[in-house]
Amino acid sequence: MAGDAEDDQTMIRGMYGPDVTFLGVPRAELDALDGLDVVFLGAPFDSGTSYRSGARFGPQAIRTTDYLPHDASRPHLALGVDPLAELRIADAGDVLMPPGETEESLRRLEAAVQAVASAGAIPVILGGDHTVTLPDATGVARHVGWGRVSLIHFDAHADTGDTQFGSLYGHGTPMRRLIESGAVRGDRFLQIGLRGYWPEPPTLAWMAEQRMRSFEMSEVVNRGLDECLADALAIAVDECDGVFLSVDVDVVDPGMAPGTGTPEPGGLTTRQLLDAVRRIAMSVPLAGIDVVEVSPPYDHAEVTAFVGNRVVLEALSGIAWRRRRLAADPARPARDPAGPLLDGRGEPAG
Ligand SMILES: [Mn+2]
Repeated sequence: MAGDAEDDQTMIRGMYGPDVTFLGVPRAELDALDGLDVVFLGAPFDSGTSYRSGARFGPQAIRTTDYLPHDASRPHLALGVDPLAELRIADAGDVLMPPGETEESLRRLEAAVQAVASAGAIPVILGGDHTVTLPDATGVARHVGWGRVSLIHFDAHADTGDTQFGSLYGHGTPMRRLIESGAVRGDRFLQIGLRGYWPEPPTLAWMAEQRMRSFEMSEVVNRGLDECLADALAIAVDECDGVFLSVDVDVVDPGMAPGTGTPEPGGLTTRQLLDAVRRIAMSVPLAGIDVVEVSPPYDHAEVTAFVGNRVVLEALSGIAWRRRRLAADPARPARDPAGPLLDGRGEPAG
């Protein structure tokens, strides 16, 4: 393919096809993003995987996996908002990330994310393996402020390796690169759902030196996810101007999310993850989001692709709800999700 016209191209509508947008939202071009609240970018990259590949097919699976029409409308029952209609949302397609060309791929993605953030929109990046969080959070920090973005990271793995098979770039190292560069402060790095048999003690010691806050599953089980999240949310907004949310679908137990590259048994339930993502989006100013490690070739009955799609919708619904609450317009109240769904039957009949 050397010498093809696409050598100079950095965006492509569907790198592995089909040419679709997230649930039918309008198409956007990177050089015309004015007025948008949220912009999707696909990151069809899995050259950073250490075990099973296939996450390059994640973006299209997350965009398309739903049983409802792709009509750019999703009224959220609990929150009473329709994020795809209330927010100005568009999909800019995939960043062209050639397999094997890791550094060039990451450079292109970072530039695209920065373009979205600089236009005033929240970038929502659909991965791709977790390598992409390095350019994703870096691109956001270049706009929001270096060291002024905190990172809430759902994952079975810490992804803080020094190198991966001798390489600086891979899905096991992005969080270390972000802290080393200063794009994200180590003491504003919140990790939730860690478990299993990696990393080894020297890497844990490095993480402790950076003053990262990592919630292993045993702490999550012992104290409860809600309490751990409360700790994380308090840290996330301290001396930071925005929060980047990175969701590795392998944080969910592989029984509920089998389609991923490095499954680790014993994770969160899908219900826990969706509730947590919703709460985060309702509570703090999100400056960027990525959903990574959905690997359709290892999926069964689209279970994992559905999880990825719903993580995105919960985040966007929480953002729309938070904007309603801050606007405080009596005509468009922010619904209390803990209350009864329907009017008139809230109290037991006397
Ligand atoms: Mn990860």
